[in-house]
Amino acid sequence: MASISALQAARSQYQPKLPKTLQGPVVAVEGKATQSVGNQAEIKELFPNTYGMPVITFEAGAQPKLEPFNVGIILSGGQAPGGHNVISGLFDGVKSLNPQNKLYGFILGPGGLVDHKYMEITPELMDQYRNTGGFDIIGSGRTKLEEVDQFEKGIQILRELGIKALVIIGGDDSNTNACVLAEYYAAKKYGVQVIGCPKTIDGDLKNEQIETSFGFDTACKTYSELIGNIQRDCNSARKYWHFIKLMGRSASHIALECALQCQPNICLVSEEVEAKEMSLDDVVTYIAQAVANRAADGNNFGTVLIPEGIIEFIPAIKKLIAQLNDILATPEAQNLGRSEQIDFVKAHLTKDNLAVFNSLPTSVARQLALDRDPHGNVQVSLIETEKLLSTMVAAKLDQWKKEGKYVGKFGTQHHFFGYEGRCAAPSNYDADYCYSLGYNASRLIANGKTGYMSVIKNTTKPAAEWIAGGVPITMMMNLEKRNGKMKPVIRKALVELDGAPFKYFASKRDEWARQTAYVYPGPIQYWGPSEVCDQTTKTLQLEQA
Ligand code: FBP
Repeated sequence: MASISALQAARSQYQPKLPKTLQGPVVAVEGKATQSVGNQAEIKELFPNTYGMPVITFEAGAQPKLEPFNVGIILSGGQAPGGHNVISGLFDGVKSLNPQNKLYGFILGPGGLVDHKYMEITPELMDQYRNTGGFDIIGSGRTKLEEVDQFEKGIQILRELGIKALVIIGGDDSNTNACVLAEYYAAKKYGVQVIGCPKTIDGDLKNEQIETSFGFDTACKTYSELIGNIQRDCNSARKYWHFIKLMGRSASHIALECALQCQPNICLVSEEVEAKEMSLDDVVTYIAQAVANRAADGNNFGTVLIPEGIIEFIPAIKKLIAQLNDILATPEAQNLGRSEQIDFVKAHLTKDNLAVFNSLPTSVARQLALDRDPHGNVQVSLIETEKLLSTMVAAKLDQWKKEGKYVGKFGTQHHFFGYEGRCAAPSNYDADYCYSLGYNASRLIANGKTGYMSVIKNTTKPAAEWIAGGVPITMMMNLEKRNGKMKPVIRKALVELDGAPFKYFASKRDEWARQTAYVYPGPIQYWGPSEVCDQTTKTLQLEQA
């Protein structure tokens, strides 16, 4: 075994908690038939074999004896704390049904299934990764599973390994893939079940059935520790404004949760920027005004939290991105080299969009025009919004200084927190939640389910009271434009402006902007009083209150 830290050694002994129902044999209780959240007729037509299935809740019951079977697992998309615990929960769940059952991991994401790269997860291997962060046990990747050829290559290896069910751990895009694969294998009667697990630090895979995606809890606590440390430094030296960009792709859940934990001077919320139709200049003016107000009190320091996706929510830029996506999806654009593509898109943009494009700094414009992930998303983590905004705020303050409207100093520091939190050792919440999700997936498999996502609910209560079950993935789907075409996708959950977390933040932010009301959350604790170790995110507490 590779050398490990004392903390990891002690942590490996932690036995994650399971809901009481999953501690013994279960029976699946079916609710009513379901519908997709949008475009019902189209989704039904696209998923005739997996549409309309009922929500499932597990209750104590008798487990029928099953023949030995094997299971495959895939980690898909961005890393999130707790992935190894989903695997250990699944491993223990599958072995508890029959010790001869085997678990195979596909290497480096969905691509491993297509390319037949896999490894058996043995008990010895599993024990090295219990309660650890990261996805390194088998690695992750972003290959999009959407072609029949990929599904057929997949079934070859699944058959070769005697795999009865495949579990895909992923976010909205990866679970969309899971659903498409489940439907294909069901239509072909291949006898392989596909189950999804809700992962992503972004927190945007949630709805009435899914309380939170795993990893959000640990990632936000990790970023909040760092933001708290910066705020202490900031309040000690009193000479810098810290511009802190936070991961989260489109949604602002991470920035909002960190604001609730740390009480910074400013936190931008992309969804509000869009709803209020704010321009880039409006956003800059809002920050500059808060800087000027604090300067008037003699406080030339502060913290600004910026969700990484904000640029996409400024209405004029959103319109520009939508047109860029359409242009880039055309066969002519796809056959061009990168520098030719820029000229091509510029030649095809409308006058208004071209004006917005030309008004952006060249590096930002290039990133908007070129960088897309395999699912067609703009790679917002590559855009240095924190620098863009601080530079524009500095220019505005200079102008106000000349006009005699501002007297102060504006020194800046920049940070981007994303990768720092995605592989952190899971909090107790994520360790328990993920283990339960994985264990629960084994029960969905044992009950013959396919096209379902593993769900654990009631998670603000003690783990024994958590409710385990499954939700049909088609229930969360609607049609959206991706890479220029309408596609079935799981609807992303953005921050709701009439939801409790945002409303609480909005009721406090003016006070936090003017005063120095910082909270310093400190590091995640694994042992100690429950109010220190087992708290869920503020977002979940407010939502479930
Ligand atoms: P998932 O949606 O796959 O969970 O990934 C989330 C995320 O961490 C985003 O917050 C971020 O924008 C993106 O991944 C970064 O992607 P990459 O790891 O490919 O740089």
